[in-house]
Amino acid sequence: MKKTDQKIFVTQPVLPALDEFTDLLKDIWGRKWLTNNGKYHQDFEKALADYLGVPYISLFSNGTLALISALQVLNITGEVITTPYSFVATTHALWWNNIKPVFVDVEPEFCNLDSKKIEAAITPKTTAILPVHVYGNPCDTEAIQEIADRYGLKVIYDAAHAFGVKQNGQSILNFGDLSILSFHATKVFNTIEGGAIVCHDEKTKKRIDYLKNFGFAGETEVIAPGINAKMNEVQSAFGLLQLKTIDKNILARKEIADFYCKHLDNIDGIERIVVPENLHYNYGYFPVFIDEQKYGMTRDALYEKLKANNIFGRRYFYPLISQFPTYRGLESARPENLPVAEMITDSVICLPIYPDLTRDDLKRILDIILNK
Ligand code: T4K
Repeated sequence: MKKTDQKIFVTQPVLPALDEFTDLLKDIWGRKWLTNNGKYHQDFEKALADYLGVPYISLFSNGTLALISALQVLNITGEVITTPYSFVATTHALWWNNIKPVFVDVEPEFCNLDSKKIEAAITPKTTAILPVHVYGNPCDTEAIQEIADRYGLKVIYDAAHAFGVKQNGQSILNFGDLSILSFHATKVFNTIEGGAIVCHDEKTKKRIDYLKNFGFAGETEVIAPGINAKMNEVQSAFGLLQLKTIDKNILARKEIADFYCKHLDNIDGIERIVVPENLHYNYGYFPVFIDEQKYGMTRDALYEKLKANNIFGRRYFYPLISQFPTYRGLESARPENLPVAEMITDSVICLPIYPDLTRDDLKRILDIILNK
């Protein structure tokens, strides 16, 4: 196969050492304890809380169920203010809870919910704000908390992209009332499928644990209509092993990001997000924003050209969630209400970034971007 025939995707999952995983599988086979808060589940929760620097974490079978459950944990109803610039799961979680999403525009620097525009969208039915730390860059958490406190609203962060991100040395998962994580195969840290809710106190952690296990608070006691959203032992063991290499993998991602920055920063019409100095970032995504006039090619033309050369960048996030049939009829989904998000969604393309991406791969990608 020629080098150029090899497909390069936007991401490729990191896997633990197979022999180490096999050892843990043998142990699980011996124990015959496969799910429902087994040994590996407990060990993984402890190790994760420690690694992330959070007081309480509860594992889930995926990030979407974690989000859906987080809304149940806090009894959120009515209307929730959220961003149209995210993966559909963010808004779907509201829909599954019979909550009306109210879209508010994003800001252009980090593509996160624009805190200055939140207040105007609050109504008597608003009960919470659901912002997303898009690409792992923190939202304006201080301003959001201030608004939430003033209006008596809850804040749930969709932190699906924010694994390991620290601001001034503190985990950004500790902001708001709850934060949710995704450990999907495409994420910086994966357990094949998986997710978690981070909370601040033991009482809430207990409630989360009940809700993800049908609402059971004991053998015969059901405290709420819970769901089945538990992570199993095989995935928990997989996750424990993944923690061994996460720092090395984030470093490898950083080197790729540095390569892109070095070679793309002087190209007219290609903009990127500048990672703030006070951030320990995870380099989960490398979005660039194409200015058609200056670059001389549209974002979609570049996307297609990369594809024709077996390089599969992704337009995260295009289309906006507000443009999908389920949501586009909402008043807040009107394009004139979301000018910044509309502009970003038409210019973004996420370039491949993952630890095993080689220098040759990077040169192949760069060549296509440079030689218009
Ligand atoms: N909130 C936010 C902000 C999110 O971004 C997400 C998920 C969620 C909530 C929900 O969390 P989960 O319920 O998923 O835990 C992917 C992921 O499926 C999704 O998890 C992720 N966000 C989203 C941003 O990206 P797709 O449809 O782009 O995935 P897919 O299958 O096209 O994969 C992308 C590329 O990755 C493929 O072209 C090749 C590569 N790949 C993928 C898989 C699954 C591999 O090389 N190996 C693999 O096993 O949504």
